Amino acid sequence: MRKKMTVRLRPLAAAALTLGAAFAMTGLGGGAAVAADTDCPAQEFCLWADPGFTGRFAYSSEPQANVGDYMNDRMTSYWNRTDNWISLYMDDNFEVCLYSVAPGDKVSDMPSWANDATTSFRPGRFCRWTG
Ligand SMILES: [Ca+2]
Repeated sequence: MRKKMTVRLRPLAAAALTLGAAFAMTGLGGGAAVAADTDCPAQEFCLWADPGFTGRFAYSSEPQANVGDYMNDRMTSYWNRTDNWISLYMDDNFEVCLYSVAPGDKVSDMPSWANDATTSFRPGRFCRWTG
């Protein structure tokens, strides 16, 4: 397999944090970067906690049954750099579809009804919100 460890986390500079939320540095990376769309590697689905591709950042092209406490219910912007649709789900283990993101789709501010709601995602499997 190309990747086993699928969600990579990047610590953020203190200046990038909002609301003064306490945040434990993970020890990965240099800790000085402020997340931006330029951080999104080719062939990955990238997610950010804040609008405009800022804030907490993670990416993966593999199924994520739970994005973890770091990103859970925080996703506000994303960029799908994979060649696949990516389906977003409100609950873990791909339960309760929000919607599917087309290949190449880049959204800086998710619609309010889907904002801060993503808990799991996976490639393909086109789905849509059914309320
Ligand atoms: Ca958010």
